[in-house]
Amino acid sequence: ESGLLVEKLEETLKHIKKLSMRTYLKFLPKIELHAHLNGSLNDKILKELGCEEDSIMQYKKLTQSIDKSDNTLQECFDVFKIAQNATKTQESVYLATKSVIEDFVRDGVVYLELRTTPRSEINMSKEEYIESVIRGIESLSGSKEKIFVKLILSIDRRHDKKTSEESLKIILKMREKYPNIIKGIDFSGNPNAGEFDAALFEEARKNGLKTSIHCAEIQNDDETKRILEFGPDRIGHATYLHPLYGGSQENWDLYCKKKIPVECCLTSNVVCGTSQSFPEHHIQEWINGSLPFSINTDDKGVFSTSLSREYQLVQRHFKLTGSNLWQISYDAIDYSFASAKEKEKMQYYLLQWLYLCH
Ligand code: 6MZ
Repeated sequence: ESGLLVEKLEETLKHIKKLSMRTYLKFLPKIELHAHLNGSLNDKILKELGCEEDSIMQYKKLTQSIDKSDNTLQECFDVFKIAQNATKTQESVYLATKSVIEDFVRDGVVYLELRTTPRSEINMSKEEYIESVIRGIESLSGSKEKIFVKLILSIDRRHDKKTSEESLKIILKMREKYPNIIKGIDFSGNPNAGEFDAALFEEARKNGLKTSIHCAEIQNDDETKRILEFGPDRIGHATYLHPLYGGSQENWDLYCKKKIPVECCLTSNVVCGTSQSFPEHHIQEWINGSLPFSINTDDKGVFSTSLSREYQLVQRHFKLTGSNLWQISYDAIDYSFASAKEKEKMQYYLLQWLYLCH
């Protein structure tokens, strides 16, 4: 099997060597750790799921405005409803999941952690929602496919304590059934709503789930402190964590002690107006300080992006080399929620790729 892999790589790399950075980054095997299912749908699948042209335009409207700082976070969160309205049946959830995975494969992603908020609809329970996502994952992920896919289930910030506890129960039950796919739990949704409940995530952790928590997407030092004290496996965004970006020195000191990997999502932050511009993005503090981070899309459909484009943005704005970007992808394997054996397989694959590329 590895012989075949090497042959395939050799063939591809003969061509890549002569091509641009853009092509190199497209072919570079990449690791996506932060992608929300209903923010990642492309036009074609939205149409297939019955979305009208108007709604599709609405779904993508944030990237159309010239001055991104006019976008408000509330507007960003309103657009997710468009995709969620199109995924109200088990079949549509299954098709949406498949389509998103196929997009990532085409973009050179070899490992994907997809996240989504279990939702009940008239003809679908939360369990059935999760089952449908898993059916989509199982149809395309595994050793014979070009990608490994894991699932992180989200707790929405807007939900009350009782709803969140119910969701956790369901998530834990489903995890028993699909231990190789359901790997973690996330805390997401409009950062202006709700607050982090450490006890809930402590319960999740006690039961073996990995934790990835959206943190400091807006300025909220109190909550950021509680999240850092809890110590998740990874944090999402961390936009307002560094003191130069408005975070408190106390939180930054705590962060530097814990060095939790940050899932950076550049286009998302710039389009939502939480980061001023690409050159001013806080990722540079992680690059310059050799702190752990990964590059991600967040919502590639809503933000009209791809993982290779996010890699290009980082390369261009922070003057990194192709090898630097390879290293970023390689390091992300370690921050993933894959098993030790799966991590080793991916590391081997990336090393082979590098070896053949030079
Ligand atoms: C926080 C976000 C987000 O779960 O229906 N979501 N939460 N910050 C972000 N930055 C822009 N982007 C997406 O996918 C859509 C849901 O993911 C969360 C929101 O809760 C959104 O409703 P799912 O698959």
